[in-house]
Formats: sequence, structure tokens, C-alpha cells
Amino acid sequence: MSFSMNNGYDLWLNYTIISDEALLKTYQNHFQSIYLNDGGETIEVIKKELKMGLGGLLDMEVQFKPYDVSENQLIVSNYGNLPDSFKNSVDVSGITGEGYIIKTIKKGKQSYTVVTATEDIGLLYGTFHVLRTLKMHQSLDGLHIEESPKVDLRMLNHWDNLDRTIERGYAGFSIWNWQTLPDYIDQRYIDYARANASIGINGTALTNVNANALILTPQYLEKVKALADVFRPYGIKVYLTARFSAPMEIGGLQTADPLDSQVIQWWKDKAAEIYKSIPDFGGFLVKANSEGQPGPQNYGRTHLDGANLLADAVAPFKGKVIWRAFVYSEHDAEDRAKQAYSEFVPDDGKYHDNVLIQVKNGPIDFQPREPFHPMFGAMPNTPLVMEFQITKEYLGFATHLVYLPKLFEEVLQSDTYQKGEGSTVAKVVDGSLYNKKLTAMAGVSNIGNDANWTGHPFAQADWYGFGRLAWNPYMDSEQIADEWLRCTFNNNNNFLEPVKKLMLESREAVVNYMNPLGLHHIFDTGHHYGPGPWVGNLSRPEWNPVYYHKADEAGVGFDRTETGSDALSQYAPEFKEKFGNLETCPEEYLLWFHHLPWDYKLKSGRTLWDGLGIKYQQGVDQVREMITIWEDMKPYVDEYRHNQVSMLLGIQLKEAKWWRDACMLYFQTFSKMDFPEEMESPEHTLEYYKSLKFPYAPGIRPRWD
Ligand code: BDP
Repeated sequence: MSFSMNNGYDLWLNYTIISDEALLKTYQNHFQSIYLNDGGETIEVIKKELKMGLGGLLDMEVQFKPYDVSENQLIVSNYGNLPDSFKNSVDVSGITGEGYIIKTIKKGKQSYTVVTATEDIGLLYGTFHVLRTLKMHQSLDGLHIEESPKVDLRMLNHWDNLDRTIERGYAGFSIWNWQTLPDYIDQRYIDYARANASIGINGTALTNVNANALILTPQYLEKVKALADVFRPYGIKVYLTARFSAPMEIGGLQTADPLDSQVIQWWKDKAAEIYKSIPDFGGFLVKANSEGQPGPQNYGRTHLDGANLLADAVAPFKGKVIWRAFVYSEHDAEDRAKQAYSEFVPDDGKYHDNVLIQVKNGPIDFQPREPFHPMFGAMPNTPLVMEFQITKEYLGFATHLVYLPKLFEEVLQSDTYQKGEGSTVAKVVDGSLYNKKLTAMAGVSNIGNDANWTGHPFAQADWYGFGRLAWNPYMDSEQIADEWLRCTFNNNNNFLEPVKKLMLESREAVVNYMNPLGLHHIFDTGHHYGPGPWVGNLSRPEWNPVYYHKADEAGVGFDRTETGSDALSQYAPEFKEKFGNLETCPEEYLLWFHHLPWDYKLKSGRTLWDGLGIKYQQGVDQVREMITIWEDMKPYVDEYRHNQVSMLLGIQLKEAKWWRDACMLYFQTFSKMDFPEEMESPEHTLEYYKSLKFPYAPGIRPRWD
């Protein structure tokens, strides 16, 4: 077998010819020609995609023809334009505007693969589904698929700055070239839109949540409009981050007080100005009064005042305001895990209809493992946006192979017990638990201008998987891995089975070698690259890892039960009971909720200290196993990508050992116990690990400029 070089640019949309000859013939026979109804720009992009997709996959001249009774056809048509004879065979009453139906319909000797929808965007999504079916070598016989997204807004959040650096970005610089926009339309913008549409993403916030007000000036809005025009045919709306102090910084006002009449008018005018050139502008994403960002509290007002102010400005244009709940204050000595809940829950139901509150998946900050954020079980009357982080700020940057859909799935399947057992986070996010009208999921993008977009070839799976889960939060992460591998690499079972295993186990591996048994936020500060459990000298307590692990001679862990911060009381009684009780608290969350002595007995009968060392070692061993699996995959993967992943796994192993050694040596200064015999000896001294400095680690920018 020979492979050409594949630098990964095509993502999961690589349309090279189907290698199985028999299958190729069958597919070619199914699609002797194509009927595509006429229409606007979305129909035009469908046409292009079919030409490229079928042309490449089936090595054929793609023919668009009228409906033809003498040929097997692919029919891609709006329900309204479907040839009458097909209309009776499909029922579109059960799909939404973005939904689609794919059905095989036999007529006489011919077989038609019919893709239909009520709106053109549904046809585009259906077209991508058909192309995926081919890429996955699945049969086209007897298809009857009905799909509608379960979540309304499926968004990427780019933390991209106007100078093209990306906060927490590890895959190069921002793909938005503000310098050459609006005149130069980089092919990347189009390919970005294609990739997102292929997984159902329909919104993108272009700019960093640590916002720069300049993006709201005419000079930049013209550039934003150019991007919005590119994305529109692909069903993607543009959102911008709004800096709360913008009325002062670019509007010349003396205040940004949300109740000031001039401020209110300024935002109204700004919204009207934006909608004039971008009529389908999605709205504003706002980080306020968090980590130094300005906000309504600077004027003695509340998040509610701020969110409703902006909501009223965009409401006449059907815009949305997505207000982030990632807040914690230097003036609040309360457990950081509790602060967002305390600020937002009392105002449940008071936000205007077009406000959504965006909540990170866990109460601290995108850690390798966190319990779900208690707000998901506490705001029945407010649309809550799930915010996942696709970029791996706390999971090894773009260097470690960690398959995130496994983490996302764990969060979505968690039980809030809000309406009794089975009240999963997924049901809160898709609105089904409380019949919410507006639903959303956001992922902090891992995209940059690296050749393969995401740095690590496997980080593409996190983007892909985020999109699939935003479409359907009940999807199984294994199925997503299967789809992604087939579309991105190949359909060979000798490859798929081991690599799927590798991906699925990779999440637990990173938890084990970084933050086992419920430890969290023990990263070196600022850049978050590598371990820093010893850091304790930063001005704000909750910036310090020592705040989170609370190790002392008596033990380790954050007591969040009634004897400690009582953060558990923000969860439903069933949850509180289960996680508060040492008998029933899952060991993965032990040190998140409890401070325990070093000789505390784990379920295995071993001490907590031994258990910690064993987990750290297990993490390292899991990476070794990942390496072994990957080395065996050489025959099935092009040399370029195989080598890339091999080298990255080598770094991952080095860093996994670094984590194990640095953390265990540090904790040993309190436990004063020997390492368990299962654990390999550290390679260096604690002093050595403490001495490591990384002033140029990627992803940081001068904070809060
Ligand atoms: C933290 C990041 C910081 C972000 C912040 C946020 O370290 O760069 O600005 O989250 O989400 O995790 O606002």
C-alpha cells in the first residue's frame, strides 16, 4: 500500500477516491446523475461540495440533470421542489428548519437517494451526511434517516486577538487576517465554513472574550461583514465579543453604567449600525467583571443589568446576548467554585428572553476532570449555554493526544437530579428538562493557522466531536471516534479498533498523570504548562495551586462538604448526599470534595498516598501503551501523519513522567511516606522541577491589557 503525503489540511473532508473497487462501482451506480433544485447561495455551495465530494470520492464527472426516470439519481431538493412522485414518500412534519431526511426510494427499476429539507441549510447538512456515508463505506440501500439538531445555537468561540495571537491557542496564529480583510478572502475562511457546516456548527464568535473594543469600530466592522458574507451560505452566523467599557473607549462617553441613558442609547445605535451591514448578526458574547474585565459591577450594578442592557439593544434585530458566568472576585473570600452560582442563580427568570447565560462545564476552569457546574441544576427559567474548551489549556496543549469528546460526554451524561434521577446535563442543555425555547452549546476553538488547523492531528477530532455533540448531546463518544477516524484516516478494522481504544482511554490517562483522584488546578501558573503544585505566592489566593489541593501534613484535598466550603449544597440533595459521603463518593472526585489524611484507606485497601502514586504511574503506563498501539499502525497511516503523532506521543510520555515525578515529590514533603513500590523512581529532584521556567510558553498574552 502506498500513501501520499497528507498534511491534514482537508480534515475529515478529504475526498480521495474510495479504495474498495467493488464499493466504488456500487456507489457510482447509485449516483448516475444528480438532481439539485435551483436556489440561492446555499444551493450553490451544495453544488460545489457535491462536485468536489462525489467527483473525488467516486472519481466521476458529476452531472447535474433534471429528474430522470431512466437513471439512479441522487435527488437533493427542498421539499417544496421535490418531484411530486416523491413528495408522498417523505414526511417533513417531524424535522426542524435545519433538519433533513435522507431516504432511498425505489421507482420501477431505478433507485433514488433523496435528500430533502424544508430549508436550504437542511439540504446542505443532508449533503454532508451523504458524503460522510460514502467516506464511511456505508450502504446506500434502504436508507431512512431523519435528523434535526437538538440544540439551537452550536457555536465556536475564538479567543483570537486583533494582533492574531490567540489566548490559549496552540495551533499557530489566528486564521482571521484583519490586515488584509475585507478585500482578501483567504481560502481558509471558506474551508473553515465548510468544515463547520459539515458538523452542524452554526455560529462563531470571532474575538477573544477578553475583548478589545476596536472590533466594534467601523474600520473592523467592515472586515467582520466580509467574514459574515463568506459564512452566510454555510448557515453560520457571526457573533462578536463586546467589551463592556466600549461606550467610553470608542464612544467618548464618561461612563459605561448600564442604567445611564446615554450608554443605553450608545449600545442601541451600535447594534443598529452592525445590523445595517450584517442583517443576520448573531449577537454579543460578553465576559464582564471577571479577571479584570470591565462590567456593570464597576458601577454598582449587576450582571442582570448588564445583560439586559445589551439584550434590549439587539432585540429589535432578533440578536442574542450570551453572558458568561465565568466570574470570581478578588474581593470574595468564598470558595471560587461557589461564586458564579451565588451571583447568577438568584436572578433566574429575570433575564430578558434573548439572553443566554454561558456556563463552563465545571465550577472551576476546564480541568481534566471536574464535576458538572452546579448552575446546570439550578436555573430552570434561564437558557444555559454549555461552554466546553476544545483547546487544551489544561490538558497538555496541542502536544498531548487526549480525545475530548469522552470528557464532554461524561459531563453531558452527569445527573443533576434537578427533577429526580435522570435529569442529565444533556437534558438541561437541549432544553428538554424544562421546555426551554432557546438552547446553545459553545466550544472554545482549538483552531489556528497551522497547516492542519489544530496542531496535533488528533486534535481535529475534538473540533469534530464538539460539533457532533452540539448537534446531538446524546451521541456516544465511541461512535464519534469511529466516524472521525473513518473520514480522516481509513476504514480498515485493523486500524480502527486499536486506535479507537487509544482515543477512548486517552482522557483517563491525562487525568491519571496530571490530576488523579479529584486533584485540580495544580498547573504552573500563567501559562498552565506543566505541574506547579508548589506555587503559593500569587497575590490572589485562588490563583495559587496550593489553594486547590490544600496539602498539609494532615492530608490533601479541598473540603467542600458542610465542614468546609459547603459547595456541595449548591447541588441537588441526591448529589450532595452521594458525593458528600465518603462511602459513596466516586473516587475520581475524592479530593475535589474532601480533605483526607494521607493514610486514608481507598476501596482497594491501599492508602490514599499509595493510591495517588499508583494513579500517576498508571497515567504514564497508559501513554506507553498508546505509543505501542500507534507504532503498530504504521502500515495503515501515511508516513507524514504517522511520524507527527509518534513524535508528539514521545513528548507526551516525557511530560507525563514530569507530572508524576514533580507532583509526587512535592506531595511527599507533606506525606513523608515512601513512594508505592508500583511507582518508578523520579528522574530528577523536586528542586529541579521547581526551577523550570517557561516564559515563552504558548497561548498567553499580557493579561488584561
Ligand atoms: C481561563 C483562562 C483565561 C481565560 C478565562 C476565561 O486561563 O485565559 O480568559 O479562562 O474563560 O481559564 O475567561
